[in-house]
Amino acid sequence: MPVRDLREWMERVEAMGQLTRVEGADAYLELGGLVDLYQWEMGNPALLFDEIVGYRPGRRLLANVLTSLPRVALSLDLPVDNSPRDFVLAWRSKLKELKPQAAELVEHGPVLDNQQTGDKVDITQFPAPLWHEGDGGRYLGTGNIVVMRDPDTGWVNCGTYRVQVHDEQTAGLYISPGKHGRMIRDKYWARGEACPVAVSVGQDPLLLLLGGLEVDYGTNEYDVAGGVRGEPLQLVRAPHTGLPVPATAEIVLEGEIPPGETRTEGPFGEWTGYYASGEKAEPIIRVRSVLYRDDPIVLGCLAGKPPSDNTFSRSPMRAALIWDELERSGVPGIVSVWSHEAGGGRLFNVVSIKQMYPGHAKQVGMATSSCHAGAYANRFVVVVDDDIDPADTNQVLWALCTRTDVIDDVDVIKRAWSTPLDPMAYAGEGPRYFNNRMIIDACRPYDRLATFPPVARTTEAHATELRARWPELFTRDGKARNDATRVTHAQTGVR
Ligand SMILES: Cc1cc2nc3c(=O)[nH]c(=O)nc-3n(C[C@H](O)[C@H](O)[C@H](O)COP(=O)(O)O)c2cc1C
Ligand SMILES: [Mn+2]
Repeated sequence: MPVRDLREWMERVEAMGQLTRVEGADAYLELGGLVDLYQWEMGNPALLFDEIVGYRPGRRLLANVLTSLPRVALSLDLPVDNSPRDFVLAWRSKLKELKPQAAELVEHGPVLDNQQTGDKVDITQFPAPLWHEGDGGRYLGTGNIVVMRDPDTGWVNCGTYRVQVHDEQTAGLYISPGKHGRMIRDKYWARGEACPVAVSVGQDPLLLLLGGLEVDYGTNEYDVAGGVRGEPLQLVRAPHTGLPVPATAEIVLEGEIPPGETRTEGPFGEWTGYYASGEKAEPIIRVRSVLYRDDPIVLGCLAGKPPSDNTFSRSPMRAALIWDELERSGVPGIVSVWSHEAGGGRLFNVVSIKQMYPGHAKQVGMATSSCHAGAYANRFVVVVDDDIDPADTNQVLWALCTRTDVIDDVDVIKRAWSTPLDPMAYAGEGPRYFNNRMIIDACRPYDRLATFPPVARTTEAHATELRARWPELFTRDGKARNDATRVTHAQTGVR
């Protein structure tokens, strides 16, 4: 059964033993600091904060959400116990069959239970942490979706763009160039009109995953979410703007983005793990109406040094896109793909192949570095043989250390596609940003395959025999047990 809203997601995650409730944390640096510490390692539980200092009890905040593979799988309605490779394969098959399902507009929904309009609007009543010490303000919108309607076509877009709290009725909104929300906003402004906007700052994490993903221009993220769930989403019309918002959203802010008005926005920790783009004058939202459920929950998604909540889920999702593109380009022999979590799911991509001809590994490396899903802000592509699991850092580094000739197996590509958020990007004229990157062939040299030294390790076939004969020494997934104290088997025969 797919998850239908944030509360159901929390129940399911609690049943998996992956939810920790925290009471009494201060939204000024303490809450954000705790979330950051939990993000230092992936796989830690999600954190549900209540009794937050400075806010009314019951006004909650859920964070450290998509920092475990099982929780990302749950959110995408995939099996929760897959290995990274099986996760990527399952997501690829789901994408292949995925058909968007048009959302349903309904009359009622819990998000309409409470509303404030006009002078009563106060967005400071909802927990907005100062997440990191270097942040320029409090951010209410991090795990959010920003909903806008294209004035020409009626297309509704939902994108994840950060929302800062300026005062009771003013929020800051930062949208990078090229994002759908910015294109729509600019269309209203070109007509001299303010851009209507609705921001959900708490909703089903599936919408956060899709809001943060490059879904095609003109395609509505709600409909894609319906395709992932296998049933249409239920939406209600937000009364002030008429924009459709999830019927079970926790909190929705509605209003307009006026042309020509700005406030200082940022800095805010970014996905590369730095404050690279600094503070700037950015547009604002004049908030005219606030809708919320009883005891609403803000969904927090903290960016910062990767892997973080902002990027961890990108690793399997980007790996699936790159793998699809490599196959479509006609390159054979792709065994597995991983976009390393320390590279924010972009900077360090690894592909394992079954080498089939001289130059095959180099071809895969160049294709990975240039295909659309893999090109933006990439720094390293590493190609490994099929005995290496690309998602296992030790194995990848071992291949790099023992199969790479640092003169012959390394190529540098200059002036490639990047962003000012990349701290090692450099400005060309304009300024337009470029980066330099490296492709590393960490496969055994093709011309030495027959003579390359054999690996000093028990073979898979022998391992299978041993596990079968000594089951007391192994867990069900074949790992060494740490609780067996003495195991004896009678030997038959003499060797
Ligand atoms: C947690 C999170 C925060 C993000 N913050 C921003 C942001 O502040 N501004 C921005 O332009 N993109 C941000 N992004 C990236 C966009 O969400 C992403 O590029 C997405 O494709 C935008 O939607 P669109 O394709 O409909 O424009 C963020 C992504 C995530 C997951
Ligand atoms: Mn979009």
